[in-house]
Order: sequence, then C-alpha cells, then structure tokens
Amino acid sequence: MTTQVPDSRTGAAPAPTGPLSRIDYSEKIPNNVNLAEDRRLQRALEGWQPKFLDWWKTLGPQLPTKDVYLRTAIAVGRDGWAHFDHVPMEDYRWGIFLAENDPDKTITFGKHKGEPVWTEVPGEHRADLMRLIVIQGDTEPASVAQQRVLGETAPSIYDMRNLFQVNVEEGRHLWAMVYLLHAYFGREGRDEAEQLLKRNSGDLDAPRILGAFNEETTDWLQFFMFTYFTDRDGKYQLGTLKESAFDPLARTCEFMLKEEAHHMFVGTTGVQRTVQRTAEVTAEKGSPAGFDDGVIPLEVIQKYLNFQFSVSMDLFGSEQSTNAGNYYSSGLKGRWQETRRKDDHVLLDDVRTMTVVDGGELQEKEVPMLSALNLDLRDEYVADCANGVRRWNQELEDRGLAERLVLPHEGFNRKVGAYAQHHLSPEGHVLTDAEWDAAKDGWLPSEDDRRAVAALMVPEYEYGKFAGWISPPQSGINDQPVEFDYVHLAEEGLV
Ligand code: BYC
Repeated sequence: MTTQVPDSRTGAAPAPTGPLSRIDYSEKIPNNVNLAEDRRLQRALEGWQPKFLDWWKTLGPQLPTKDVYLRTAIAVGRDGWAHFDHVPMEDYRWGIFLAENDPDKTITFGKHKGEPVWTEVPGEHRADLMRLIVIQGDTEPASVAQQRVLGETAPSIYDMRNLFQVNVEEGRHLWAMVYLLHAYFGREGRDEAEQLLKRNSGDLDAPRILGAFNEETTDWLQFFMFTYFTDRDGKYQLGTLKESAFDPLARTCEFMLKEEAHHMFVGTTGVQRTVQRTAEVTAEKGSPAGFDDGVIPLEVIQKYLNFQFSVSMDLFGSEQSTNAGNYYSSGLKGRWQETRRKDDHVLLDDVRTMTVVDGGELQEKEVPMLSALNLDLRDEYVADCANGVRRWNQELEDRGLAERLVLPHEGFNRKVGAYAQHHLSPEGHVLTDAEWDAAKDGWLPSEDDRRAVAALMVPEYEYGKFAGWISPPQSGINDQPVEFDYVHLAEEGLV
C-alpha cells in the first residue's frame, strides 16, 4: 500500500487500488463526483471542511489516540470498496462517494413512475427534499457527539476500534449530506450545512431534530443498543431514500448503506456478547447473575432494550402521515425494497389496518395505504429487530436458561404517533397514569440501573483482554486476530 504525503488538514490516505476504484484521492476532499471540474462547489466544500474538523476536535471522540485501524472507503464497486490501515483519526479521509451511475434508470413509484430519474432538484420539491436531507444529515454528527466519551470506558481495544470506526463513518455520512446541500441547494443549502455543525445533542436551545439523537449514550450497553436499534432505523430510512427519484440522493444513500452494515454488526454482537457473559456466569453459579457478580443482570439488559427500541420506533414519525404520502407520490422517498413489492407502486386505491387506542383499548382500523407509509416502513424494521433478539436468546438457550429477551409492544413508551397520548405496558396493556408511574422503573432503566451499569464500565486497554461484563468476539476485524493492536493510544504506557 502507498500513502500520499499528508496534507496539513486532511492527512494521509490510502491510494486507490484495483480497476474498481474511481475515487480521486489527489483531491483535498476524496470524491467520485468530479469535484475538480466544479471549482465553485469545491471551494464551498473546502470552506466547510475546516469547520467540520474543528467540530470533530470539539465534539468527536474525546480519548486521545495516536492512530486507529480504520476502514476507509476507496471505491464504489461491488468488491474491494474499502481499505484497512492504522490512521490518525483526525486525518481520516472523509470523502464524497456516490454509488455507480445508471444512465437508463427510471423512477419506480409514485406519480412519476416510469419517467427518467432526476439529476437536478425540481423546483416544486426543493423544500421537501432539503428537509429530508437536513433531517438525515442532522442525525450523523449527533450520534458522534452522543458517543464521544465512550472511548474512556471501552471494554477492550477491539471494541474501542469499532466505536471509532462507527464515528468516522457517521462523520462521512454527514459529508455525504453536506455535499448534496452544497451542490444542489445553493445559499440555503450552505446555511443548512453550517447549522448541522451548530445544533447539539441534548442542547436545550439548539437540540438535534429527532428525539433519539438528544438522549444520552450513557454507557457501552446503551451504545450497543443504539447501534442495534437506532442505526437500524438509519438502515431503513436510507433504504427508502435509496429509491428516491432524485438520483444523487439515491446513489449517495446506496453507498452509505454499505458502511451501515458494520454499525449494526457492532450492535448485534455487542449485545450478544453481553448476554453471553451474563448467561455464562448464571449457568456457572446456578442462579441469576447480576451486578455483584460483575455482569449486567438480564432484567437490566431487557430495560435497556425496551428503552432504545421505543425511542427508535419514534424515529419513524406518525403512523399516519400526509408528509409520508406526499413524499411517496412525488417520488422523493420510496418504500423498503420498492421494486420487489408486488403492487402498482402508486397505492392510490390501497388500504391497510393499523392499531389505535380507543376507549382505553387497542382497536384495529382501516386506513389508506398512502397515509400509512411510515407504519409500513416501521413494520419492516420491527421484523428485522426481532432477528437480533432471537440471536441473543440463543445464548440463553445454549446455556440451558429459561429466561428470554423480548421486544416490547409497539405502543410502549412512545412519544410520537398514535400511542403518544397513552401509556402501554411492554405487553400492550393500556394503563392509567398512576399505573404507569408505579411500574415504569421495572420496564425502563432507572437512575440506579444506569449507575450500576456505569460502575462496571472500567476500561480494558490491554490488547486481547476484555472487561468482565462482556465476552470476547469470535474473531477480529478484517481477518486480524482479536488481540491485534487496533488502537494506539496517545498516552505512552497505556498500551
Ligand atoms: N422526533 O408526519 P410526521 C440515522 C416531527 S437514523 C422529533 O409524523 P414524517 C442514524 C416531524 O419532523 C435515520 N420530531 O413525520 C442512526 C414533523 O415535524 P414538522 C434518519 C419528530 O415527516 C444512527 C412532525 O413531527 N433519517 O440515519 O412523515 C446513527 C410530524 O411528522 C420525530 C431519516 O429520518 C421524532 N422522532 O416522518 C446515525 C430520514 N418524528 O415538519 C444515523 C429522513 C417526526 O411538522 N426523514 N417528527 O415540524 C424522514 O423521512 C421523516 O422526516 C421522518 C418523519 C421519518 C423522520
């Protein structure tokens, strides 16, 4: 592998290799969008770049590191799109990559179905498209800031590397949205790009747009639940934007999905290894293991699951949404796996059922399909979420334990949509306010639970060693051993 001479601001990057690579690493901003041919856009992005780097220094990972074994996107083809090497994090080459262009591509749904995809923003959809891109862009830096202190309590160097990989790629996804704002939305787009660096997770005056991105990521169990449940919302939202008639957005999201898969791997296996460790200790001692045994009790893992699942369900918006119907009909946002659906892809005459709370009970009602597309996507998401839970339960079954983790009811702990004005138990019973208040600490992490989990979060910085509350993974990253030196910390002597 050859590296280029580091630029003072962007640092070294791996040179592209192989015939698939079309990403130009000679640019300050690696890209496959011919940035060099558009001086105005290039200058605008080069103006944003130092602001991003300042933001990264202030709100990116707090733990000082020398370098990290990171995956960098170097191509957009099917194979060999990524390169792994030790890179100082601030020198990571955040670039702009769109999936391959298909000149014959047509719109697959809505009232423009069958027409060629758009390479420019149609005037009548400008505001809606910008809103979707801003909402997507807003989540990316939010998650980095939410996770900024976790390096200090990493259960292993392997896990720390995965955290930083997720962080740099969320940074790249911010770049992806900022490119679209700069390239297609003029001054307004540039203003929005600035705002993406100014809003801050949990800030009372300038919060992040969506609820889950203002919650604190208090500890590593929360991080694993976040990457399992909340990154999975990202997968499904990107999956619908990948169908967009606005082709630059579609191609951007398609490429982002490649990186997203690893983020969910981190969540799935992180929770799995936590459950595994608790199950092992429980099986050894013959009774439920808990904080006194140095592991996270299963009921607390269930509470964390309940919390992150419910706040992630809110990210889908209201079950009935005219916004969602309009986005679909106009071709801005499709359905999950739109082209595999066996219907007319216009949906004007279609209906479906949804659950509502009526007279203190759950009732089914029929609604126009077009108005219920947030629910359609959310149903796909819930089915996917259930797969991980099955996998986690396998750890319990394998050790002969009877306990099981479950997804709570869709109406549990909701702040957005049809259930927002009601309290439901995880089993789906409608509760009075008093019943909810009396029971909620048994379903959601209490302050005491969070404190007890935090007390277990002691850093383990020795290569190949793992904190006592979590099992080691089965294999390392990119065929490296588990005990590989994935991160070199800045402080001498720590590793
Ligand atoms: N919190 O018609 P409605 C990711 C607002 S995650 C606060 O029901 P719509 C990632 C809504 O804005 C994926 N407010 O909703 C994961 C609207 O406000 P206005 C992010 C909310 O528009 C991990 C009002 O309520 N991408 O990538 O149909 C790490 C009524 O809205 C919330 C996207 O979300 C909420 N949870 O659907 C890193 C894709 N929900 O306009 C990254 C782009 C709704 O009346 N966004 N509201 O003031 C969209 O497609 C849609 O905007 C939404 C909402 C699905 C979010």
